[in-house]
Amino acid sequence: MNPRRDEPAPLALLARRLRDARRVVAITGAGVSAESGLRTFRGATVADLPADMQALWKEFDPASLATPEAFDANPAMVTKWYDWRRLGCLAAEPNPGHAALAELEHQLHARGGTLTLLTQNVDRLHQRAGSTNVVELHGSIIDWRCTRTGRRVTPDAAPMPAFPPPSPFDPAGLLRPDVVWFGEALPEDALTRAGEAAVECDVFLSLGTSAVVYPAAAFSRLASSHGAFTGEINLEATPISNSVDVSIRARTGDALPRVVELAFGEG
Ligand code: BJW
Repeated sequence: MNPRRDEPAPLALLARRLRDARRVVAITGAGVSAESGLRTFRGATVADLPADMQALWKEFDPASLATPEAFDANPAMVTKWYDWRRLGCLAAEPNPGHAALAELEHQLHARGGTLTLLTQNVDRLHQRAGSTNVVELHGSIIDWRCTRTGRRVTPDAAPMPAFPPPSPFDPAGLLRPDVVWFGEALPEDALTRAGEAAVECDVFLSLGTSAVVYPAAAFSRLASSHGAFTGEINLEATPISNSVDVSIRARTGDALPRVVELAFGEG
């Protein structure tokens, strides 16, 4: 498809780079799921929360609950908060941004290329949209694990029966979400795959992430230092906006379908 006369040049530039690329890596953050109704971590408001969660959001910011220390201090409160979020993720639907990334993977694959999708999101919406090559950097809220044995379980789509939930695997254990909290190591396999993909790619995209949480925030510069063309789509400027080759201020649910259409659409 030819760019429209009024097509913003950065979108057309990004589309051209994607069309010419063989290996593409995208890293996604909470902004990509915002259009599915899931709140982001930074800059969130409390207006539409259920009454029993209002106090939690007023008293704590999400990042301060995402720590082992918070869980140790008050496992009932932290697991209740995570269970509420788990049910929200299960009820949410993938949006056009998720769908465009699944389509991008399909188009690249059909041409002998690859898309490696590094996600900081724990909601599994990429997989539900059809993406198959997804690296979960911060784990998943859909699965929970035993604090004593590490064994994983996928709880039903109903509220947990008790908070904190007892482990079904060990009478002395609790269940916690299988996510990565501040101060915890990212899964080794995910970190290795992400690093290798960033070093080897032709194009690296940062999508809907504030790019402040490490090590995830380092991959764009790593890719750039190995010769990749780098792009960003975000509603706001981020710490990497000035170092990427093209930075686009837009909703990912609007810009990604357009970029994929420009790159691979007929016409
Ligand atoms: C839209 C939009 C739309 C909205 N369209 N855009 C180096 C330097 C400094 C610090 C560190 C460092 N290395 C490590 C650290 C410490 C720490 C860290 O990074 N701290 C910084 C905050 C200062 N990192 C860690 O602790 C990590 N672990 C680690 O490094 O371990 C080392 C170790 C090794 C060996 C043994 C032990 C330890 C772990 C980080 C884990 C992060 N976990 C969380 C919670 C996950 C579980 C949960 O869901 O609750 O992950 S925190 C939270 O932030 C979550 C997110 O994945 C992550 C990133 O947030 P994200 O996705 O970018 O969202 P937001 O809300 O920040 O931004 C949304 C963006 O979207 C905004 O920019 C909007 O504008 C935009 N947007 N709508 C487009 N429609």
